[in-house]
Amino acid sequence: MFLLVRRAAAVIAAGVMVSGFAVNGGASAQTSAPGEAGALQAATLREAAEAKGVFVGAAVNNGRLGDGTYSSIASTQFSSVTAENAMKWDATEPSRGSFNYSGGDRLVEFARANDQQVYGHTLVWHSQLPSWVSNGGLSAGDLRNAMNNHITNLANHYEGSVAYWDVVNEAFDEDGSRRDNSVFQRTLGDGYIAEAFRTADAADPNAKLCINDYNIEGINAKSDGLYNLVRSLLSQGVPIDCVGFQSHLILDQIPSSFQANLQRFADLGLELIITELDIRMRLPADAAKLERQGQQFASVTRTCLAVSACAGITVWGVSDRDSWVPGTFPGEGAATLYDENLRPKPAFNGMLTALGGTTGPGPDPDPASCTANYTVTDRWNSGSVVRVTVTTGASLSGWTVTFALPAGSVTGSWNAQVGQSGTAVTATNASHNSTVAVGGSFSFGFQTNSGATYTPPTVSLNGTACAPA
Ligand code: 9MR
Repeated sequence: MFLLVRRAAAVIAAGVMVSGFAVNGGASAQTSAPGEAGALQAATLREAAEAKGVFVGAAVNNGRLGDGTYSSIASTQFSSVTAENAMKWDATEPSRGSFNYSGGDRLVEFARANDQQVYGHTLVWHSQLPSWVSNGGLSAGDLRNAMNNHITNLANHYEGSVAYWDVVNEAFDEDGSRRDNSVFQRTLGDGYIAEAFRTADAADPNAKLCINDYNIEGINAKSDGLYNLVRSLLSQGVPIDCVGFQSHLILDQIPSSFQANLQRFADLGLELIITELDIRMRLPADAAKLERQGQQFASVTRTCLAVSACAGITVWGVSDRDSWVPGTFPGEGAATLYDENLRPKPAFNGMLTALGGTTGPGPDPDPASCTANYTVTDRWNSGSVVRVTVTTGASLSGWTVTFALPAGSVTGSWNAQVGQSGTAVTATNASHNSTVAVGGSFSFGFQTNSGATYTPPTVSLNGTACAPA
């Protein structure tokens, strides 16, 4: 594959366009008859992906590998792992010339033990830099040396362990121009990108070398800027093999030109990877939103499968508990395949079935990890009393229950701390009822200043919609 890619670059350098080479089986693999490889009965994402000739990965947080459920999902469901943070510059070269590979090595060991590919992330990025690089104090010559030295050390250290590298990450602004808040762009100018790829190629000629970015999934000014850069790099013979489409997407806003955009990059002879997929929504999640999210994970998966040069999809975080989204976008989340209790969501099922897998033994894709009873126990002209009882399918140490209150405001509560923002109500456990065993229940109550009648709202436990009890 590697040789093919490099050859494609050479052909383009000679001014001849080539069409995308086959990485996955392309659209035909989706229509294979029962009994053919593409129709394999697979119960895990990685089995199903393998049958389609693609990889399926997760961003892994080393700090969570001690959790048995987390590490078992990470190892059994995924054929590729990306270090969510452990291979970034601030972690690997916190002070100049002294390298720390402990986090990345731990993940490489995990991957080796579980027969997984490692996707390297990331060598040159304006963010998560130690201050000796980011403070702008280095001269151009010095920064160039530092950049090349960093790339050479990491690519040498992980040679043979890492299949892909995000060599340059997030080099563009939204308007398609080069990112001007990057210390590399500001200090070194446009040429730093070609130089980074050449340095990485010299250090590890076998790793596939990618440029990775976000908001480039559809055809837009930013993806146009990247497309033009990649074409120009290829025409100069720069060793670039792949483009990473991060794909931090928003529910109901999947770009309609996603496939056409992937295809135009594929037509340059490059491999494509969906590198950081998540689909975020406004919280609380409810059954309808989770169902649509499942369909949209399936649609993104089918988009990759439809473009033969799309080599794989990595999901950014194993579960909603691990996801970066709530910390960055307050009020949004539930963006991954597994809920806060590490139970598979409709998103898991959507991705699995889009990959041609079927649910069998293995995780139960039933999204309902809880049931909830919401009862107005008393009502008068200008007030009501509500009791909420939740039964959980997972053990809890602390809980958050959310729902939209259809009428009035909360004026008092018991057995929970209850807060309200607009119609969104959030109840968190009291100290005496934080721990709940599998199959156990808890109740809390509150009073409102409205006597209006209404249909009980959907109640969510830790971000997962509960079935009505
Ligand atoms: O998920 C990562 C989070 O834990 C870090 O705090 C954050 C720091 O910027 O980076 C997150 O991962 C980012 C990835 O490295 C590059 N693309 C965007 C991702 C989400 O911010």
